[in-house]
Amino acid sequence: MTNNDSLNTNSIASSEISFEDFKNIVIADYKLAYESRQASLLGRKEVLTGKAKFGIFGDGKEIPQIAMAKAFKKGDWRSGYYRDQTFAFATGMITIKEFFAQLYAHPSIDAEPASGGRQMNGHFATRTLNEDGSWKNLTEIKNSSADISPTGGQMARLVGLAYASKMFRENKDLAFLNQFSVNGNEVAFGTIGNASTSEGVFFEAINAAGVLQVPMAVSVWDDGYGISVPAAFQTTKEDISEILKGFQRGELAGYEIFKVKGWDYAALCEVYEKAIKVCREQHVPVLIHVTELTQPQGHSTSGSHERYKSKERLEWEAEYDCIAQMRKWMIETALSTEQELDELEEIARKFVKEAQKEAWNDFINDIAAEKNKAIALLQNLGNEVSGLDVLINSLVKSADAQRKEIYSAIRKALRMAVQVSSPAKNDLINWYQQQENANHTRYNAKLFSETSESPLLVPTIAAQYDDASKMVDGREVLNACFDANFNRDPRIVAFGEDLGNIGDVNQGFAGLQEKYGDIRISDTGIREMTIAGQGIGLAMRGLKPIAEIQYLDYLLFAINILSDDLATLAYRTNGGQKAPLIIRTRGHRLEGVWHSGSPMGMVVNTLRGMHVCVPRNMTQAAGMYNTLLRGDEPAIVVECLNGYRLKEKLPVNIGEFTVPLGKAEIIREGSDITVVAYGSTLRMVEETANELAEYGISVEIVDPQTLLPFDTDMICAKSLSKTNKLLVVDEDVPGGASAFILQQILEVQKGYYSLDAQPETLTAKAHRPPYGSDGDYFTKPSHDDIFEAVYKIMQSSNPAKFKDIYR
Ligand SMILES: Cc1ncc(C[n+]2csc(CCOP(=O)(O)OP(=O)(O)O)c2C)c(N)n1
Ligand SMILES: [Mg+2]
Repeated sequence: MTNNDSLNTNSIASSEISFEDFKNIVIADYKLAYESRQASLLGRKEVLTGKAKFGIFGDGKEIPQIAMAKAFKKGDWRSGYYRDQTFAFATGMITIKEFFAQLYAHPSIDAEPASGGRQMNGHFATRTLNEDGSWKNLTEIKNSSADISPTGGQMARLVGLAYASKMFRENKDLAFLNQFSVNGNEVAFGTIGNASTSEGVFFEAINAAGVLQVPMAVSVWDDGYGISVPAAFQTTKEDISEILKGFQRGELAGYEIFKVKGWDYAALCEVYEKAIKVCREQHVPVLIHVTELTQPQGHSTSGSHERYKSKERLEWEAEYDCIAQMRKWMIETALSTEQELDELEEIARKFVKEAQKEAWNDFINDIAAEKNKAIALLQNLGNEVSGLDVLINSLVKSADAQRKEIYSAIRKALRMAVQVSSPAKNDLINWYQQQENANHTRYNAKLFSETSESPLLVPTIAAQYDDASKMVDGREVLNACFDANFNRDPRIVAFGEDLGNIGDVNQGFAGLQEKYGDIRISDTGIREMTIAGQGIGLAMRGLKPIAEIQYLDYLLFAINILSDDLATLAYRTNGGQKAPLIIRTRGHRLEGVWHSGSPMGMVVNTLRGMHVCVPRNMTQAAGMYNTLLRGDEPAIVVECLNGYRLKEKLPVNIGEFTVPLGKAEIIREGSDITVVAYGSTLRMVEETANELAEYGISVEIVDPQTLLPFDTDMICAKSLSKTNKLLVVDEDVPGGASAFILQQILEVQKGYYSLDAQPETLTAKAHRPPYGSDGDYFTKPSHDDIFEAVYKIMQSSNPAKFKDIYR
């Protein structure tokens, strides 16, 4: 049997249970720990014999995880890392069979629910969504947010998962969200390796949760190493709880900090019970430093720890192996006997072996049907193509062939048959093309969650104006938009540096904290990674956060979290989880090296899996927020930093009109040349087009409005078919986002076919913009630059008419 029920651990509320019950719980815990160890040992063998590619296991960390699982309740959350298999088994988050299915990369959600074969083993996740993308009742589930491999990266999201409990407890208007929380009683459990506490994001998260006072329980699994590098090179005083002592609460709010030996089962159970009680009931963050852990098989299947651990250390590790210590303790305290445990271990070994075999057979049988079909089709073709038999035989002989071998053989056969035309060949091609869909679903689908709530499906509603519509500052347009949305949907929250009290540095949120309360609209510390993580965690728990990064240039401080965690979430869980977080920021053009950058190439390259909105003014921005806030996918909106004080007409349906994503707009019609630009540069391009008209050049201007998705109706290519000339203008570095735009227009939209002059880009310089008006002029595309760039393209096609300006 490999279902979850056989694995779960029970809590020991020692005063309420008999000795017999207590004994049975301890024995069951030991059995589970032992099974987990067997899974690690067998898992490593599976890699070393070539059945799996890579393995990383939780051996040496079993006992504290069993103790932690006892304190973990339905509705709680985990944000952890790759060592947590025993915890995952003990909470029923994964079965041992599923653990092996992940090791083999079985691309099936049924076989491997954490990621459908996408993530390396030890990367845990429970499914928070039903198949149709709707939320499950998360209060009935022991939840794990989806792991990522970058060490420490789980800490940012952990802050948000814990912060959600605070929101649910303090904001009574959220009571209707009873599938997400019961009065904010949920604890967010974090786990992290000792060495990974050296990461900046760890310290940022610890401080943030201390400030916020949220129910976050961080366990540090301390085995004294990070791969080969010992604690002396990782941590001041080699002791994370020692150096975090200043966070201990006293008269002032802070943390409860615990330190406990990782091989001491009884002490661990006691510490976890105590720590989690404080955390859950009082919403006080806790840190549990679990020391003296071991790593019996070394870090991963990629190396051997004998290379860097001393003989003495290895001997100590053998003796203080947490399972060995628990066994010893059980015998010494007469909870069990050698014989009883020997028998139990034998049963556990068989159970794990059985689960592994089942997982492998399921994995390989799924492929076998495809392999057999492929062989049959290839054999039909074999008569017509000489030399195919060698290819076929090698596939036949490959007992454990995976898809790469099968499809590579087919593609090679089709190359060899390039001169043949026959029904057998057609059959092979048809079947291969059919399989491409299935393989796309297996390996490439779900970059977005693609539910019925996708922002791409939000109906388009035009902005409306009446005679009374006023011209207001751009910031007031946004302010009215946020006001309307906060009024409409209590799930919406916003936070960031200076966003609460003063309503952000450009006053888009002015007055709204007073109106909606400081639990919904709040200031944060200066901590971009955990601002992003705060948003991710809230969004995973059913809220609709807008997390503000004060300036686009400071997005670099959050880009790791957004790229590794938020942008990959739907993909890495194969549609199992979603986090509809909106990142709000502003940039492109202001002053100086760090307030006028426009690193949009970085954004489009690192944030695939998010929608990237680049509104040209605040009305378009408001329409995009209206769309995104009605959708359920993550996005970033980059407002134009120099547009808050420009006058715009306030739509009467400010909270209702929507700007569709991926829909480019022609903002000026023309016939000679197409200029594609976005954000702040558009205004300059428009002005320049007026001057160009005086020279007889008719410019068509296209605003893609969103870079991801990019112009899904191919407006750019259609424009090119009219003008046959293309200039892309932006303020990123050369080859930044403008290269992406060119690739989209020339390759995806096949705009290449319409061109009769070389396509050009006009961008900022390769360095960052210097301070001052002259710095801006000589760095960013200016009115003059735009004029000359357009003129030059026109000149190349008609030099007689367009004389050289500089001659
Ligand atoms: C950001 C990042 N840097 C480096 C790595 C490579 N790496 C993977 S695990 C690891 C050591 C982690 O040690 P520790 O946090 O103590 O966890 P342990 O494996 O010892 O349980 C390193 C350096 C990574 N995955 N992510
Ligand atoms: Mg370690």
